[in-house]
Amino acid sequence: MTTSEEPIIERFKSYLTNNEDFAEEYQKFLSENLKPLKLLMANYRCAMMEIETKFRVLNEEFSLDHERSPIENIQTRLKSIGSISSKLKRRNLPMTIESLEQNLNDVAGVRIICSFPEDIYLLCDCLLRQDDIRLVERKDYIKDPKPNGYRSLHLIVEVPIFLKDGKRWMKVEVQMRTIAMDFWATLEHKLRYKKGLPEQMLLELSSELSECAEISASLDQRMQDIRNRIEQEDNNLP
Ligand code: 0O2
Repeated sequence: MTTSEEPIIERFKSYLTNNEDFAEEYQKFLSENLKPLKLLMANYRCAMMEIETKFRVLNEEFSLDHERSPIENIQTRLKSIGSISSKLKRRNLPMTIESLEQNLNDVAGVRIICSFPEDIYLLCDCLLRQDDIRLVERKDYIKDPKPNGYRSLHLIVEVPIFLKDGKRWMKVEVQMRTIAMDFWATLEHKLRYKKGLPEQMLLELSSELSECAEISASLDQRMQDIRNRIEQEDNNLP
């Protein structure tokens, strides 16, 4: 194994939590904080719905203006308390509500799937221009893909939710990618969580996947170019 291959193995191993104390600590965290945890999760769910609605509104507006919908699919997911706890544990962070809120940005997640890469940036700009959205972090893995070939635009945003006692800003992770990037990430995710694969096979499949990521990125670009040429022709029509 070359040194450049070692981090791949480490990355896969880092997803596993093998701590015998975990179950006990998790049970304690859950039983001592059940009510506030339920409330907090409800708040994250509301924030996730706010962001989803914002994208649905943008999609609707675009389809009226341009006769095409930039968004193919929207997926939302709320992390389970079990996976929140194991993430805190993996990162050696305290298993408390304060630590959860402070350290985890991806409790509420919204994934936006577009056909074309340019639509990702268009929608991202529209979202960030809204005056009730605060950008916390932006990671552009489309311009700078991860070494394994992963591509997506990641945003951590804060959005206000309005509760009976006032306004509360909640963090939501937004992942924006094309259909092709999503196809790739889903397969890579499957490989990442696959248990019991021989190391050699894992390396071979990882390397093949990273080749596929390049092919897929080039296909995305060609499809984008074709669409742009079609739209340009449409604009040139009398
Ligand atoms: P899952 O199971 O999908 O939820 P963070 O976890 O956000 O604090 P990091 O590493 O700074 O830590 O976040 P990053 O790089 O923005 O990635 C966060 C999420 O992006 C991951 O969540 C994945 O959903 C996705 N992602 C990032 N890198 C990869 C990759 O190489 N392959 C695939 N398939 N997805 C990736 P989780 O919680 O790690 O995983």
